[in-house]
Amino acid sequence: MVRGEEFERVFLYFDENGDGKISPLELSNRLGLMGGKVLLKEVENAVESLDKDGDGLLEMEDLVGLMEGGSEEEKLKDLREAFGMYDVDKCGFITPDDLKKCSADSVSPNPLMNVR
Ligand SMILES: [Ca+2]
Ligand SMILES: [Ca+2]
Repeated sequence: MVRGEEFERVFLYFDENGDGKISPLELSNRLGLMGGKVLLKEVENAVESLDKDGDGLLEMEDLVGLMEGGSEEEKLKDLREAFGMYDVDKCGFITPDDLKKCSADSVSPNPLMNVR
């Protein structure tokens, strides 16, 4: 079940510069930190699918709108599709805690030490 509170935490996690909007670049930066190989293009598509006012940025409003429409199952499905890149690691639905778990599993603390 998605709660607004969790949603906000996820939102704040992705909003790197704290301007209340998530840009595709911020999203891809965060995903990059998690060790995911995400094309900016894919991130842009995900943002576009959620962006209601068409400014190319995700505001909390865009996400809340998603929460308010459709059934619970549909909301989760939409979210999963929009953030489908997370499912690759089978981390399930994203929460800040999940993100940490994902990064712990998939990211070497120091990539330079990982060269073989
Ligand atoms: Ca931002
Ligand atoms: Ca927007």
